[in-house]
Amino acid sequence: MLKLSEVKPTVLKIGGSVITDKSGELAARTEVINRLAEEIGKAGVKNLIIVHGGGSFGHPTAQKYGIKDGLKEDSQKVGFAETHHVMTVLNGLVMDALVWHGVPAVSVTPSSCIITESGRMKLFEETIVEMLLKMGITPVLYGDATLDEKLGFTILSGDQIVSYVARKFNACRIVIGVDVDGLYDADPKEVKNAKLYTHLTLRELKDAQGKLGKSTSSDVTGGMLGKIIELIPAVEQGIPVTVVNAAKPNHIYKALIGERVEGTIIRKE
Ligand code: IP8
Repeated sequence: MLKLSEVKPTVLKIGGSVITDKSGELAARTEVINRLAEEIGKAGVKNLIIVHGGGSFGHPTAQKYGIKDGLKEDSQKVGFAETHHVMTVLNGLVMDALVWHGVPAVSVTPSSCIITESGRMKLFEETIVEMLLKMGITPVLYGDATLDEKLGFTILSGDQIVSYVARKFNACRIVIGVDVDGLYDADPKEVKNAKLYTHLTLRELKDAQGKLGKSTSSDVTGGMLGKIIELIPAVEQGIPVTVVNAAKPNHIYKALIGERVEGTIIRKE
């Protein structure tokens, strides 16, 4: 039987706003996806789990058909299928880049191994992820349209998956790649003098929650605020979170190899 590596996993989230252009629809940033795949390959992190977001693939489709609030009428069923499908298309682009950059990465489809209840992960068939990790293969998951015991279906954010798998597999850290330099005391895209937090404790994070922006674009899972709310239980479990700007070359690479890079570090205390 394979044994879980001594090294605790690192969970990397790549935001949809980084790998897609959220002002468009189905607008992938292929050059960014390629650069990030190269950085991930170069960093060579042992025991890595990757999760990516939906950006201009998942969110506009989910919003168009009201998928997050669940099944209310038959006409939404094709929207559920379409939302899942466009996520597989984006995931395909990510997988393509990772594999061609020599990363032993395998896609794990969330809607085929996760069931939610009122939007919260209830059942996760984790054997596949566990076996991949034991073999030194990187599982890649993503925000998806999933089946829900109460709602019929819903949208599961990549951030909820990140927090769940980090706790489940006792991760040593979470690295979150977004399209700004970290967490600010106001939305840096709207407020010119927004101040970047470099370090936050759990207490400070909870106090700062009210200041973090909800996403301005069609983000059905709550933007930066939604992201942070999801991460709190992982930080509570002692897993440090680093938020860096993945749109800037080498920031993800440096964060992955543990080099200091501009961004926000969140620790329990
Ligand atoms: O971008 C949402 O994932 P997120 C995925 O991580 C869909 O919030 C399908 C909208």
